[in-house]
Formats: sequence, C-alpha cells, structure tokens
Amino acid sequence: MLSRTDLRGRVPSSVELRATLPRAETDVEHVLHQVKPVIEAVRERGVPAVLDYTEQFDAVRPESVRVPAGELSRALDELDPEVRAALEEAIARARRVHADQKRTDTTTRVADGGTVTERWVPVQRVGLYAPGGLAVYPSSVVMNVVPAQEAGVDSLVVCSPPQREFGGLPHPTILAAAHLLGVDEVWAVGGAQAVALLAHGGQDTDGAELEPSDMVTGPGNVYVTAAKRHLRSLIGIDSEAGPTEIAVLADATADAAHVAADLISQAEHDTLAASVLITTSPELADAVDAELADRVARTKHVERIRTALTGRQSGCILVGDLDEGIRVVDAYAAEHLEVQTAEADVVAARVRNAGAIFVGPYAPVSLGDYCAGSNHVLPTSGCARHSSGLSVQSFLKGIHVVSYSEQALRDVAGHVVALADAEDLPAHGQAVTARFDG
Ligand code: HSO
Ligand code: ZN
Repeated sequence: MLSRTDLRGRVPSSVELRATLPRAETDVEHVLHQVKPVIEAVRERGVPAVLDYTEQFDAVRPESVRVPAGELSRALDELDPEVRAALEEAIARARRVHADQKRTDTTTRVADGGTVTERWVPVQRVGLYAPGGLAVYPSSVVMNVVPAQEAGVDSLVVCSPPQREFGGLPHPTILAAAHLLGVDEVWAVGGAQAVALLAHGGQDTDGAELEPSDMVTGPGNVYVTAAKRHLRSLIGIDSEAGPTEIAVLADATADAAHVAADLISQAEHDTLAASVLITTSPELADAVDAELADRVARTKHVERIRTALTGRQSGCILVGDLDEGIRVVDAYAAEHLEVQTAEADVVAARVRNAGAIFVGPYAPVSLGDYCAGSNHVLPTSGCARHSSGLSVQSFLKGIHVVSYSEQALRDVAGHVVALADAEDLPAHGQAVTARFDG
C-alpha cells in the first residue's frame, strides 16, 4: 500500500531527501483574499458582522457570542463519565509535564554594578481556537489550555464554532472540556471571523465587552489559518498546523502489526495526512504492507485512511543502516517520530529533527495524542527543523531588565562611544557621556 523508495547504499543530498517525501500542498495563500474582507468587516462592525458571517457559514445565529456559564456546567454534567475520567487523567498528566517547564528568571552579573536579568512574563490574554465540524477534539483544548495556564496567562477564552444541532452552542464535549479545565469564558464563533474577533475584540449582543486577545493558538481549517497568518503581529500565533504526520524508524526487531496500526492511526485524521516508514529491513516493509492491507479494510474511516496512505506524502523508504535512517529522519523532520529499533533510546537520542519522539514498542503516537502528558500541538511540514511544539514557553515573553550603577556605566562608556561613532550615530554615545560631562 505504501509506495517504496530504495535508498540503500546511496547517500542522497538534502535536496533529494526532501523531494523523496514531499509534503501535501495546502492552500492558505489562496484563501487570503476571501478572509481579508471578513477580518475587515469584523474590525469595523464587530459582533453584528460576526453573527452575519456565522449565519452565512455555520447556518445558525447564536443569541450571543459568549456562551452562558450554565451551559458549560450542564455540558460537563451530561458528559459520558468514561470520557470525563479520561479527560481528567489527560489533564492531570499534561499539568505535571507542563508545570515542570516553568522558567525561572536569571540574573547575570556582567560587570561590577552591572546586571542583566531575564524576566519571564506570561502573555496577558490568550484566545484558543477549537474547531467544530469533522474534527471535534477536546484533547486539543487540553493541549492548548494547560500550557497557557501553567505559564500563568491571566485570562483565557476558548472559541469554537456554534453548531446548529446543538442549538447554536459549540460542541458539548468542547464546553465540558473547557469547564473541566477551569476556563469560564467560551465564545460560540468559528472560522476567520473568530480569529478577527479574538484579535480586535467587540461588544456582545447584551453590551458586554469581548476583550481582545494578545495571542491566538489552536488548530483550525484553512480559513482560520489564513486569518491567523494575516493578523500575526497584531496577535501572537502558534505555528501553522499542517496535516498530521507520523514517521516510524524501524529495524527488523519492530513488530509489523504495531507499526501498521500506528501508521494508520495518524492517517485517520485527514486524506492529506502523511504516514512514512523508514526501515533497514525489506522483510519488515513487506510485513507492514501486509498488515496495512488487512487492517485498513477493517477501520471505520477506511476511505480517508486509504487515500492518506496512498498519497504522495506517504511512503516507505528502505535504508542501508540506521545511520542512513537517521539522515532521512532528520531531513524529513516529522511532526511525530516513532523509533522502533533495538536500543531505541540510543537511536532516539541521535535524532535532531522531530516535533516529538516516541521511543520503543510501548509509546505509540496516539498515547501522546491523549494521555502521555506531552503536548500534541507540534510542528508539521518540516518546521521541526527549527520550531518546537506548544509548551509553557510559547506563552511566556522574556524581558531583559538592565541595571547599571554610575561607575559600571562610566567603566564601559568608552566602548559605547566607539561603537556609536563607528555606526555614525554620535548622539547614541552622547546619551552616555552626557551623564559624566562637567
Ligand atoms: N495527532 C493530532 C492530534 C490529535 N489526535 C487530536 C487525536 N486528537 C496532531 O498531533
Ligand atoms: Zn492524532
């Protein structure tokens, strides 16, 4: 089922390696011209514009943007107890991991009487987008809210599109997850109009203020992504989420059934999802293919999965040894990488580029999607070469606080003047010497 590329014994260039596994095309730029007027209208007309677009795109017109508090507790009361228990466990594990990511301020004594402190300050207000429609993921609410809360963000609002079948409220599982997480502000709005309202703020139908956010995170469809791209700088954003990816680096010791099940698990998200097997073992590649044929036919979303696995973004790459395998892994820079080899921890430690690494036979990606404690908002499309997944750090800003005594400034004044003169900016130097003249 997976197309096969044999790279054994050849060491392809980085350019060739990237071309071997192309990413699926996404069309964010193409929808920008549709998104810009929506953003402009929301900036000018506020909530009435938001509700007009909601009616047009979601076929429902909620009475207000803000979901009444009673609806959040009701959704939690009505949540399946098994799902509630699972969400509670997922939240508890994520909290433990993210609590450990907190940064402490550091002060460096640069000279006698001269210090620079790096002070970590949380973003004040964050808007978190949770999609509706096909992809209703309460787990993504957890993965966005927990790091923001652990970072100490003052105020959080969750946005999710209103659903006709739920009387103009967002999906009840999203409401329940928000309530479990202690978020009391949820807006029933989706799409580009949601991002615009988060960025600009407005006034709800009852006159209540809808405060603008400083940052917007969370996955969304192409319109949401385009709006985030257009509004970045007015708001901070997380990295753009492309289709989900899994790469498995495996040798002959891997269990073909497990590898196949894991490749299928991420293909389940999207016809554009990428499932990539990188292996030293042609026998394992054959066995995985046989398992895929058998298992795909038995899955619920068979067509979606088959399309993803046979797309040009998925495939199997045969490598001569694990050194070559790691080169391919690093060139590909998968959102999720599984290492299913002998001494998997040693092999995993050599990987440079991956959003998250799942080590050994008992760490499937779907564990990380829900309950490992790690974050599942991860860099896609090769961005793992330069970016990290969502974490406490994503919601913190580092401020350098500079403190120098008179003597410490006097001691370095000559160097400042020399550099300022070299840049033909003498007034910079004079701002220092003015303190010591006369
Ligand atoms: N694998 C997805 C996250 C997710 N999986 C949500 C299930 N629900 C992107 O990392
Ligand atoms: Zn997933």
